[in-house]
Amino acid sequence: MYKIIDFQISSDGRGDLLSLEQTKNVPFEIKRVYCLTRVNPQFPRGFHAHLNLQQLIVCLAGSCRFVLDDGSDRTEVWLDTANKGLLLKDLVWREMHNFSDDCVLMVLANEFYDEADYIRDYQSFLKICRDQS
Ligand code: T46
Repeated sequence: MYKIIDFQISSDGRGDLLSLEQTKNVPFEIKRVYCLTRVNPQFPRGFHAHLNLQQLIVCLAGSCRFVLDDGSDRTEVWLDTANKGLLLKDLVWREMHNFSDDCVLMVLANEFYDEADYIRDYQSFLKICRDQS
């Protein structure tokens, strides 16, 4: 349903440096980068799946909780460090909850933004899962 990728961070007295390179520690070609900043902890986000998209999600600051659902099982993953990336590449319903005030998420994607790739209705998502199995 998901994979966690560990990143090597270069740390010294000046701080931390995270380097992401396509097809190396990012397992796809990067077409898009977007960030979630100034998130409102009162409002969860996501509540959709993607038909055909790979994304690597890195929590650069703060923390949040992902709820992931493949149509059969539901699990949760906390992101609270920049040295791990959450890789989502299959048909997975995702929700983001419990944002800390300072949460910053950076997302790398292998496709440009396309609203037609989104499944935003949970019952439709379940039907597509059933049809694919
Ligand atoms: C995902 C989770 C983790 C764009 O114009 N370009 C973009 O690249 C994206 C991602 C969004 N938008 C627009 C579409 C909406 O009008 O930004 C607005 C907010 O998007 P959305 O409500 O889909 O945001 P989230 O935080 O619920 O979901 C996002 C991504 O959309 C989604 O692919 O997996 O983050």
